This record gives sequence, C-alpha cells and structure tokens, in this order.
Amino acid sequence: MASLPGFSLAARLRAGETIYTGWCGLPAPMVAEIVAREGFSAVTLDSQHGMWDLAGLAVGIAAVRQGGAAPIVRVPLGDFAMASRVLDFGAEGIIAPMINTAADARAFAAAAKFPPIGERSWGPHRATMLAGIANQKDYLASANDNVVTLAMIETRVALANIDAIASTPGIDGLFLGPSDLSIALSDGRTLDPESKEVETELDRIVAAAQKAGKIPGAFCATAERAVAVTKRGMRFCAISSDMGFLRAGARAQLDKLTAAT
Ligand code: 3PY
Ligand code: MG
Repeated sequence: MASLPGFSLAARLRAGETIYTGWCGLPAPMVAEIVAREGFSAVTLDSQHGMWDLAGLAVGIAAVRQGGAAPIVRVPLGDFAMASRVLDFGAEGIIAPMINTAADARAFAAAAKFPPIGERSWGPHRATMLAGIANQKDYLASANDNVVTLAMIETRVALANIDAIASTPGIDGLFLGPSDLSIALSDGRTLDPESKEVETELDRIVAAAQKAGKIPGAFCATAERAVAVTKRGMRFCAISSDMGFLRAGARAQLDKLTAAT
C-alpha cells in the first residue's frame, strides 16, 4: 500500500506502531497545537461531545499538523457528511460514535472512502494544500489507504454485530467507548469505564478486530490505562483530554502551593 506525502497515521499503524492520541474538546486550535507539540503522534478533535464546530475544525486540523501530529476528528452522532468534510480539510482519521450495525458501518465507510470502497465525494483541496500534495490525483490514488476510519463500539447492539462491523470494507478499526458501553451494559445503572463487564468486552473487541485484520482501539482516561490495554492488544489509544491535562496541571501547582504555605 502506498503512503501519502504528509500523512503519517495509517502508515504508522500499518508498520505495527501503537498510536497514542491526545484528545481535545475545547474549540481552541492553539490548545490542540500545544498538545501536538508535546509529542503525541496524533491529536483527536472531538465534535461529538467537544465544542468544535466546522469552521473551528478547519483551523484546528491545520494547527495539529503544524504541531507535528496527525489530526483525527470524532464526528457527531450519525454525521457522516461531516466525516467527509473534515477529510477534505486534512484530517487523517475519523472516529464515528455509536456504530451499531453493518449498515451504520457501510454508511460511515461510504462517506470516508472513495470508490470502489465507498462514495466519498471529491473535494480535498485544503487537505492537499496542507500536505503539500501538488497533484490532486496522487491524493485520489492513495487516500483510501491513508485515511483511517474507526468505528466506535459502545452499545449492546454493536457488540452483537461486532464481526459484521469489523469486516465491513472501508472500516479500518474498532474503537471502544468505555463510558457509554458501561452505561449500556448496566442498563443505565452505572458509569464505570473499567467495569468487569467492560473489561470482558474489551478483550472481545480486540479479538474481533484482530480476526478481521483491523486496528483495535480504546478511549483511556489515563496513560496507565493505555499501557494496560495495549498489553491486551489495543493499538490505538486516546488518552485523557485537554480539559483533563489543564485541570491536572493546575491542580499540581495548587497542591505544591498548599504544601509549601
Ligand atoms: C465513551 O467512553 O463512551 C466515549 O465515547 C469516549 O470518548
Ligand atoms: Mg461514547
């Protein structure tokens, strides 16, 4: 599979690397760039629960690239049109929430991949500009291999359909949403992203992805959790969030003040 100039995420995953992505919900391109510059290989801009709008994403994607990381966007629920648009803006990966059925997976892949896999519409003018791709035909020739689609598994229905989702052409990986899955598996009784039930399903998600030759991934609250799940086969881990980083930094300084005064 050919790589694409300026695109690193898919090639690194293909090479067997485990990818750790920062996660940004604050709609501030400079914050995303700072997270990138700290050394994450990817930074995900969250427009499902985060506050990014489309105009912000166009600037945020460029800022993440400027910071040396691969930009990924989590699109809002069912918003596959936005998947296509942010790929046009230069995203290297798309995370789509609540992919529950093979039909959901096909609709997601259709928006993100060009024919013959999908029916993504042509228009990556900003993507090629940012990546320095002079001939747009080069983007067409290898975009399908170099934009990464991750289908979120976070409901009971998704678990029931996991093999069909994983084997859908154009779906490159499964991404566990442990908070929603814990709510689903407890029938709304609890929010516990590391519950016994989630832990069991985590191993099933890894196995289903591996069986289909796809990338298994998970959202992780901490680096410690990311290390633990990579030992169980996860190869794409989101870690904490910009708000988490800010709060932890502020808290650490305040704790030092409290201890010294
Ligand atoms: C979940 O844990 O449900 C997520 O969507 C992570 O962002
Ligand atoms: Mg979720």
